Amino acid sequence: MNIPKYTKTDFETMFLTKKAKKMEIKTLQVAQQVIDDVRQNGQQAVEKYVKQFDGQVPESWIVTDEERQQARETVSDDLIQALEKAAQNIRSFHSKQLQHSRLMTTSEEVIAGQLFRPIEKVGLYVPGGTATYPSTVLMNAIPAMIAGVKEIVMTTPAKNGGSISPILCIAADIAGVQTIYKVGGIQAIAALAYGTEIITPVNKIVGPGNAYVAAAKKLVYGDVGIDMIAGPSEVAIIADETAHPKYVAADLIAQAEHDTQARAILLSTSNALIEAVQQEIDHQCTVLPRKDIAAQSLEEQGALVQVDSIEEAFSLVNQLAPEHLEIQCKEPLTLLGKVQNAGSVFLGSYTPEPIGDYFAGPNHVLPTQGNAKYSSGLSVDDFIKKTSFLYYSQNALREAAPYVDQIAKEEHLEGHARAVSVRLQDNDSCSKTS
Ligand code: HSO
Ligand code: ZN
Repeated sequence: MNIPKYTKTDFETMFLTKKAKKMEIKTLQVAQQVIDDVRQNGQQAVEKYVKQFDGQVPESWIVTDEERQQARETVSDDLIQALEKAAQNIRSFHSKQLQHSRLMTTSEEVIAGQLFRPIEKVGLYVPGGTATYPSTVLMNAIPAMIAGVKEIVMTTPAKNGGSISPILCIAADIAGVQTIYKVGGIQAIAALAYGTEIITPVNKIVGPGNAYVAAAKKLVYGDVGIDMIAGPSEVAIIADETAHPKYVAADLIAQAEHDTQARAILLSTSNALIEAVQQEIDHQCTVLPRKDIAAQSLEEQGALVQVDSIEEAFSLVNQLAPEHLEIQCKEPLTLLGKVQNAGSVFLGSYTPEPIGDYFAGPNHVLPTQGNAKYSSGLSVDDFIKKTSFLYYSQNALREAAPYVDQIAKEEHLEGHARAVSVRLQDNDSCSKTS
């Protein structure tokens, strides 16, 4: 397999020059049409598109309790246990993120603070097809549960009106999803955003999806919140001469097998390591079920970069802002401080990225395509709103008045100035205490 080798300068021009992240106009147009139709015609339109894209319409739009019960019988206890254990770790990590309403009071005369409130209703989109990941259900729904979201619903396509994947039902149960709808695609996003006779509208939509789902999320944003528009998965690995070629190769492949657009990049100070990793990749790929996908991804999107120093590797990585960053170097923990931009960091030879995908606790919904420069992975915060509050006594208002007056007049907003001065003019108001 021929994974491209880049010099620092080539890497900079190939990977670090800004490209506009455009969505295809055609995809956006299709999404807009479906959204408008669902908005106008509700469930009838949903039904039309489900027939068109997924084949038959399901007997019931909502997965029944019986179906959810039956799912338990078709999945092995070991797999259920694994998901439960993962859920425990995810819960434990995320519960430490929960913050509470707080006061920032400076005196009794001025009381200020923030009221923390969960979003009331959240909708989780789960794609059908090969990217049906129970781990993604856990990663999206558990932070919402911990935030205190009252209603978490999920929607996913059911091929030919049949049942949805049992493992998704189980993950939904473990994570606390109340209702599962059998709808996928643009119509699902539209229904979650605007509601139909069957589907109640939500305040925020989270979860991954194909280009149409991403376009639909972009178009409904503003009427509802969304988590992010995620691109293909990425990993950058910084490795020195102490790294194990076998492990580095395995991690690059793990990323590349996601899809042909996934990006796996190795930056190393050691040319010997790069050579050995290349050989290892060939070797490991021979027995990989998704070797064609991994090979295409590595050949078209992958990169092996020799750097002069670890400092140089960090400088490139911080410009790239990858979704995942692995540091497979001597004393990896001492290097953590050098990270400026990355979705999630994996330290040392025994922390492969998939431990984070499935099990450890941190979220696997992470910013891609350089978005880690300004945003973070999914967390409890994504399901919390903060409302500020304020109380002023008349005395405090009197002290603040001259300043407010100056600024209001500068802005030519006399009414603003008067809203303050009117409270300080007559003695009448002094007799009232609140
Ligand atoms: N690596 C993906 C998440 C995932 N991997 C789900 C396997 N299943 C994005 O962080
Ligand atoms: Zn993954």
